[in-house]
Amino acid sequence: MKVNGGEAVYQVLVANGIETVFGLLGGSMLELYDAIYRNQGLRYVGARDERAAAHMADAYARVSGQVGVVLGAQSGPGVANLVTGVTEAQLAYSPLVAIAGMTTRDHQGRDTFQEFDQVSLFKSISKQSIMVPSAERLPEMLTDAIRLANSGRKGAVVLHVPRDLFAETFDMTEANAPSAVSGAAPTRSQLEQIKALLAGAHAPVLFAGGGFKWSRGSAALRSLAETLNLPVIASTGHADIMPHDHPLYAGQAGPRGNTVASGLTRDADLILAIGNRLAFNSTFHSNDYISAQADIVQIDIEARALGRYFPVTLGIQADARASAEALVEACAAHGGQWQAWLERFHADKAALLEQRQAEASDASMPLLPTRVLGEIRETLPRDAIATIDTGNACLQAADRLAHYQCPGLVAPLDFGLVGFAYAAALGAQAAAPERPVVAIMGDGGFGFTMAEITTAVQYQLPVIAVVIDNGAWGAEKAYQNEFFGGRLLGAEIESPDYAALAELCGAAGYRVDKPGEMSAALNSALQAGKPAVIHVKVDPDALSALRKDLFKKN
Ligand SMILES: Cc1ncc(C[n+]2csc(CCOP(=O)(O)OP(=O)(O)O)c2C)c(N)n1
Ligand SMILES: [Mg+2]
Repeated sequence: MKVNGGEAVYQVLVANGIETVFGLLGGSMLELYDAIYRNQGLRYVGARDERAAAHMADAYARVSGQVGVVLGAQSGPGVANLVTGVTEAQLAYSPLVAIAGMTTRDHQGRDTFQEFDQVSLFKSISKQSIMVPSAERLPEMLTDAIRLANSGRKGAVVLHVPRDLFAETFDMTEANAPSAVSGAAPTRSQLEQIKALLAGAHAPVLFAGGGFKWSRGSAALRSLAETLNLPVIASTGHADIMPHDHPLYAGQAGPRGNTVASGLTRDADLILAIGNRLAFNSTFHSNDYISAQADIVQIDIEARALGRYFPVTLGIQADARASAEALVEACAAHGGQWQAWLERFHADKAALLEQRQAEASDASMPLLPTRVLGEIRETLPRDAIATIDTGNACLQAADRLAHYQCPGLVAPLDFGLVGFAYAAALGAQAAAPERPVVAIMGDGGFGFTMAEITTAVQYQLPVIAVVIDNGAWGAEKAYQNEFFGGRLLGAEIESPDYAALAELCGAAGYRVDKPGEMSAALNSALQAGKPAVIHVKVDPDALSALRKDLFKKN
């Protein structure tokens, strides 16, 4: 088959099951755009910034379970704008393939227009950053990029394509799609060892991580929890791993988690950490969160993660879902010997839920973020997807939302990125058109990508943006208040009327500043079925307490 490079890329994407690509038009890959236009087999979503397009592709991958593809179609500036999005995806282990335009091979190394060392730039922030040397190698190298992004510990791959390759014609054999490889499970003897540890345990927990999301293992996790009858804790940013109202679910542990879940991992005598690196965000690398006395069984897809931060009794390199399914097969019903432990858990959880309930009906003025979050929790339908940012409001959101369908939460995770949630929500919506998608972020966070309201309107992505406006870069303002005598510099920000801005762009706009208004606005936005922005004015002083030891002043 005689094709040009643009057509070849199109064929390989489609053969690999890619259905949507995100990007921003640039002159370096017009033949690819033309192939997408002519063939009509790929949906294209064009963003207002390549960074936003990359977040969209990343979130698309997290929700759909497919590889996300972003086109940085302009060599130089268009590609440089991908940096934040590629780093975010890489640190979230999200399978992202960025196809990056590059100057023509003949012109390289001559200070050509829009030329910079883009291959090197991405090397340290991706799984691989590599240039395609010839048109004939495009199919093979793109197939490999998709495979690499999506295998083992998933991540971001950047494929740099000199612009002349898209136009060059060559003979391509039919694009072949590698078949998916299912995950390995623990061996019989490993399962026996886990059973022996369970037999001696009186305070066991299941500490589940993102591995369950990537392996689509949420149902397997639930049946494992029910078979063993033990509490389930989620690692940070993965609160959607179990249905919020499951009686065995404790929520997120760690510095950003709740006291009940953190108490369980701190006091457990056996921790089954599955699909979980036990990494900084969930554990602070500290025995304040992970019992030093507990036996730890750690199961992870990546051998390097096993025992890396906490010594383990048993480390198993295996897939999360396959492991949970094998354990359900191998284990009989349990629970008798840790009855007291379960009773403590149920009592603590009931007290926590009561506290959350009280927050949700707190009528204080000015409006408190916790009240707003409570109304969101109680109003969102069970199939909703929430995306969040980093920051003070989202720190409080992390444990105050409710998720019932996995994946249902898309968070910045380890990169701690502000300015992620809104663009991510657009990608999530593209992946799940039938589910309501809500982006929850601060006034600062929304500012980074608010131009994407126009993308939401143009591509009919009915995302609901909830902007929690405390007039500040709140998380940092809290530090200046706490450690620098309230000498605020750069902490305060002024926002326009986002509801009016939304309406100007063709979206629906709502203003909320009193208790009860959030539910009403959210219900109305859910009915409207078009993009919406809810501008919520909250108490500027309601910043949640931060751990002092997260920040040490010298
Ligand atoms: C890209 C980026 N820039 C800066 C920061 C540092 N930072 C962390 S939280 C935060 C405040 C975010 O403000 P806002 O989105 O309004 O949320 P709030 O904390 O006020 O709830 C900032 C600036 C960051 N994490 N990421
Ligand atoms: Mg703010």
